Amino acid sequence: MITDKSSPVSEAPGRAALTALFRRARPLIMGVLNVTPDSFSDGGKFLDPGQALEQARRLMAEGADLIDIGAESTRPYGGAAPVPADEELRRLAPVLPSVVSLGLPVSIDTMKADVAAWALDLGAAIVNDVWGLQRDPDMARVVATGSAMTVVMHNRTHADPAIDILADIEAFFDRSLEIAAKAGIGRDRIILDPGIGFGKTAEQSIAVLARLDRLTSFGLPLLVGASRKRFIDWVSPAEPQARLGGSIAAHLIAAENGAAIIRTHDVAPTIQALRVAQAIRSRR
Ligand code: HH2
Repeated sequence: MITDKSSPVSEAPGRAALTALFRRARPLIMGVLNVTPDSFSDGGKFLDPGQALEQARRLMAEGADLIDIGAESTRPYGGAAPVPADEELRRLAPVLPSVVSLGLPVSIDTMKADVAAWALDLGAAIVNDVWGLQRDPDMARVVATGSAMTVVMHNRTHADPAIDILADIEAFFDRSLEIAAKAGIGRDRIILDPGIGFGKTAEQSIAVLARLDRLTSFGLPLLVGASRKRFIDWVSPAEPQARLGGSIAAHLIAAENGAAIIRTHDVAPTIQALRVAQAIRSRR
């Protein structure tokens, strides 16, 4: 049982258990663990394996339901150096097995099929692909092998302020779902994510959060990661570490508009905000 956080798991939790979790009243909280030197808000803080494990334990103690571990900055705002697969594996190898053994479902944030395959072998439960199975031609096949779930995130190489961003996201999801179906990945293994801040202007990220309910028509769980992102600075100037208020505001609205999973660096304050919002909503 993945709700038993005290017992280590050696393999991915069953899909049925994950699917049941997604149906809970409040969204699941996915805590972010970046084992990178250059992530936009916490680069270098958890590159050391000891500090990474300590952070994973902290995320769990604060109430995270899932841990998303990544070893390559995706830096939606440009500038991140691409990381070869062997370097990604070198960063992950001393950390991933210990994080898996904490007992929470672990998501591997990678766009590389080789890294995903390695992480799945070690017990990762979710492949979080910020290119939605559309970048690495082997990714869908790797995900199809086994029973892990996958996050299909919308992305674009460049933002275009002239496009209808929701229509673009819907078309992207349709393409990813087609790729998934061809590879034999059932819809019950897919989580959709509009990719806040990825290939979008700040205004478009805000529009997506405002109209997130439109994406519920896919009938799949929605993940939203607005944590510390630049659109917050565009509304109310602040450095990444000082964007907690904006992150919480965005995540509360995402939850209200249908998000099943919230991806955040700040687990405890996010859970508190969701609980208070839920308590108030239940008395309307
Ligand atoms: N955002 C980031 C990275 N991975 N994955 C999903 N599914 N959704 C997101 O919104 C998302 C993501 C960017 O945040 P972070 O990991 O903190 O930064 P970096 O990519 O620089 O490591």
